[in-house]
Amino acid sequence: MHENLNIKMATNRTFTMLKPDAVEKGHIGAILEKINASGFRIVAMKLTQMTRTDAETFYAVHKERPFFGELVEYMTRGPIVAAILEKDNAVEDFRTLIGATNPADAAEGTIRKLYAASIGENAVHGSDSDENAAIEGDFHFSGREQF
Ligand code: IDP
Ligand code: MG
Repeated sequence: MHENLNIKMATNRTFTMLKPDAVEKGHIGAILEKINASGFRIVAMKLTQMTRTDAETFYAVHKERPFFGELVEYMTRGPIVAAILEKDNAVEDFRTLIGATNPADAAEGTIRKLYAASIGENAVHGSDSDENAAIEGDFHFSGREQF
């Protein structure tokens, strides 16, 4: 029973970044408060800045898109908060909490509705699958930094 519970929780993680615009505008505290209030446990967290190579690697899936250069500029221009979050159904529930990619389409009360300026500068990242959550978390944190 307890072993099963632990195995289940270990797979229910997602990865997030509070992006440079959110950090610049002083929204770290408010966004973390919302994440906590929504039942996520922080299992890793740091203030860091992505290099150009980091951003190109992290967003490699978008490298053919017209906004790729702009995205890399944006994501490298200042510090971000990177974090791994744990909760039942973490990936899906976090995507619901952050809202649509374009804040104009995001539901009332979502993080992007509250804090995002545009489809490009949209305040926060959330992994889109369990597989990507693990890849993205491991990209930013060593095993010793994941609690
Ligand atoms: P997601 O972050 O909601 O998963 P994706 O489509 O995976 O959205 O795009 C990754 C990131 O690329 C977005 O969060 C946003 O910062 C940026 N982006 C997406 N679409 C556009 C666009 O049309 N113009 C500019 N930037 C975009
Ligand atoms: Mg995405």
